Amino acid sequence: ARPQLAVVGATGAVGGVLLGILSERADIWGEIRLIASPRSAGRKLTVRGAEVEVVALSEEAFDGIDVAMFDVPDEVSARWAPVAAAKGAVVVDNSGAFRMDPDVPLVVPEVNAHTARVRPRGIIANPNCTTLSMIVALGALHAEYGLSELIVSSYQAVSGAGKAGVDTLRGQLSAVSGTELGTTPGDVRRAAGDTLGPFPAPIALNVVPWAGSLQEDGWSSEELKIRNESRKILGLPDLPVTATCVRVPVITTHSLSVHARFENEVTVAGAHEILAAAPGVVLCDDPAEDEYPTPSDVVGTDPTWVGRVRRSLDDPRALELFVCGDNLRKGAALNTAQVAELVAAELRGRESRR
Ligand code: 2RA
Repeated sequence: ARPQLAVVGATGAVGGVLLGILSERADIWGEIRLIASPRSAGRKLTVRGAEVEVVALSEEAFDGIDVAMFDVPDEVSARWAPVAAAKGAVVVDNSGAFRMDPDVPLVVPEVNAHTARVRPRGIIANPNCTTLSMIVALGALHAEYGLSELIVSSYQAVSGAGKAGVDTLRGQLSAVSGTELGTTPGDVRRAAGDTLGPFPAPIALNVVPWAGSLQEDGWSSEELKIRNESRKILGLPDLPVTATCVRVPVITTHSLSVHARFENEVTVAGAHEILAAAPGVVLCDDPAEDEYPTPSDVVGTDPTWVGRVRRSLDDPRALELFVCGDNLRKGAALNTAQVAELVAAELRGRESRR
């Protein structure tokens, strides 16, 4: 029998992208049950060309479900993912609730698919969108050269902060458009007034060196997630990682400037060859022809795009790269779908051996 799938958080921003992705990819699922908060129950959404009525989150909603994808806030996942798992579903969770739990694998199929099979809690975690936007390219380089240090700066799109982030940027852009703002200190901030939304400073005509919440010693939660998650996915628990996270006025697609140091000497030609051959990566690197990835060209696509590949001038073991990835697709919904497909293949394999 085909595995039964539940999508929890179907009415959210990532949920919407997920339903689109499920409609595009090979149809391996039996029923696809859409689950959301009681407030959204009864709504009808389209998946695989058919209208499906959303049901309210409850224990019974997981009856007969084999795989449950969760795209809900941390506290909702923390409460309900174990409920779904106890009812026999394998949970693929896109929240931050379980990512660093040693009994929960953190899976990116192109990098560490094998870890998905060992899941003592019945839960598999999906990484944060910023980590996911770079890790497929870095995993490919690591497999060949052996990563020894990572220093990254992010240029994060506002949709990473949800629908409120997108609405805030669009609103501020219309307030500043056609004006002379952006020429004297504080003029944009005054125009933005009390419309900062989820950001600590204006995001139109600006960049904001902050994403997430304040942690010890001035680090942001987002910076620590990049460090902890990269280490776990790559299986390098002591990898030195430094991240600075910056929000930019882009709707969707996170970019990262990466300094990656390796155990062995690197060449640009070698890195090009690895990246061009890596599944899920597109090499776009010809500055003489103005070819490098930019978020507005990458948005809506599945792969991780890499350009500006250079060998560090002062270190023959280090590469500089610029990477772009759609934070709602590979950064969230697509990776969740890929992990769910891995689990489905495993369940089918088990069934056929019975
Ligand atoms: C952000 N990475 O971009 C976060 C969302 N998970 O804000």
